[in-house]
Amino acid sequence: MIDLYAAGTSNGMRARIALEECGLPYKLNFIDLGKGEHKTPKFLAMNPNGQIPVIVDHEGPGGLSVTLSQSTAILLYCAEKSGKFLPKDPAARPAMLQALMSASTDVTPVFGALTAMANAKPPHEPSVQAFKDRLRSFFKVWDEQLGKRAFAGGDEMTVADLSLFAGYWRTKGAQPALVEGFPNLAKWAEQMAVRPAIQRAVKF
Ligand SMILES: N[C@@H](CCC(=O)N[C@@H](CS)C(=O)NCC(=O)O)C(=O)O
Repeated sequence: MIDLYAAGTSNGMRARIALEECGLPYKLNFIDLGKGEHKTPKFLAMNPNGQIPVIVDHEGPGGLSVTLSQSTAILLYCAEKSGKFLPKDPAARPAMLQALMSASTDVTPVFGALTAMANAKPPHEPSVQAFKDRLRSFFKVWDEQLGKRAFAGGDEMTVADLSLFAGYWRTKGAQPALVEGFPNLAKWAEQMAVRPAIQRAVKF
């Protein structure tokens, strides 16, 4: 059994999507960021950065307990543990890795920065606009790429799709205009969104 500590942010969703899609039994421990539950001594003992998501796998490699933060590390951990969503063909791995990193380290952090600037009091409008433009430019490239291939990193569904969906879904929920006008991206997202595991994962 795995304990997941998370909230419904894109990083939190990425970890939960990983657990659901990989079919790993887990318990969700909801962390209320508004109440500062990610800054308690108990939480900081799991992740000194005081950030969700965190998993504790009580049956990790060698039967030992593993505590892991970083949503993309959790995603890869789940993929390796389950043997799913990592291409077996070495020739398919570079494109998958590039797509995974773009989804995890371009889309989500820019969405996070945009949200922080928009929620600042007062909001910092030039930064908000700059991050909106940046995020749309990433989605534009994703749209072009998904016009040429079925999935984020190639012909098969991989961890890159799971990562991208988390960032896409959060952006669509909070800033729908930023994902409008991208038909290939929208078609890919529709296919992802109907998956039962994804539907369970995004409901916090
Ligand atoms: N690189 C980390 C980022 C984690 C992160 O930024 N978590 C946010 C929520 S999405 C958080 O806990 N924010 C609260 C804080 O930083 O105090 C990951 O991918 O998990």
